[in-house]
Amino acid sequence: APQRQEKMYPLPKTSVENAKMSLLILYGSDLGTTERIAKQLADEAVLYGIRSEVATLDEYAGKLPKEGAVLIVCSSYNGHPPRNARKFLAWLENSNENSLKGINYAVFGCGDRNWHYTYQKVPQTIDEQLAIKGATRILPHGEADVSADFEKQLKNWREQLWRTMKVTYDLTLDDNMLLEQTKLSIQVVKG
Ligand code: FMN
Repeated sequence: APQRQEKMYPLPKTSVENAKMSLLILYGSDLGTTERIAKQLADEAVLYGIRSEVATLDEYAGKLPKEGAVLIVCSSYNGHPPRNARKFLAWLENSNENSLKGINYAVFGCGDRNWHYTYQKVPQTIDEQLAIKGATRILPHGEADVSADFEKQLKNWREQLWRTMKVTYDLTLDDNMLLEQTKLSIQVVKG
C-alpha cells in the first residue's frame, strides 16, 4: 500500500497546472494513524484534480496558507500533542485573536475513549483555537475512537468532507485520474 501512495501524489504536471484549488493536509502523529489518514486524503484529492501537500503540523506552525483549505488530522497523548504537533499547538495558543482570518480549515481527531478525561483533547483544542483566532471552519469537527467503530466514523467524515469540498470549490471527479488510479491499483495487486 505505501508504494501506491507514493505514486498517487504529487499530481502530474499538467494536472497541477489545471488544479482548481490547493489543499494542505497536516497531521500530528506518534504512531502513524493520523499520518496514514492524511496520505489517504491526499490520494482522494487527486481524484478531484486537487493539488495537495502532506506535512506535519509543526512544519506549518506560523505559516498556514490562506489559499485553498487546510485539513488537520491529529491524535492526543494523555491530553498532550504528539511530538510533531507541539510547536504548532504552542504557536496556535499564543497567536492573537483574529490573526488567522482568511484561513479555511477542517479538523479530524483520532482518539481513544479509554483516556476518558482527555478524550480528543488536542484535536478539539486545535479546532476551537483556530476558530477563536479567526479562521473559518468549513466542516464540523470530526472524530473517531479507536476503541469503537473507528473506520466507520472515519468513512462518514470523509464522505461529508468531499461532499462539502465539491460544493464549496465546485469540483468534479476527474475521469482521467480515476482511470489512472484504477490502473495503478491493478498493477499493485498484480505486482
Ligand atoms: N486518545 C485520546 O483521545 N486522549 C488521550 O489523552 C490519549 N492518550 C493516549 C496515551 C497513550 C500512551 C496512547 C498509546 C494512546 C492515547 N490515546 C489518547 C489514543 C491515541 O490518541 C489514538 O490511538 C490515536 O489514534 C493515535 O494516533 P497516532 O498513531 O497518529 O499517534
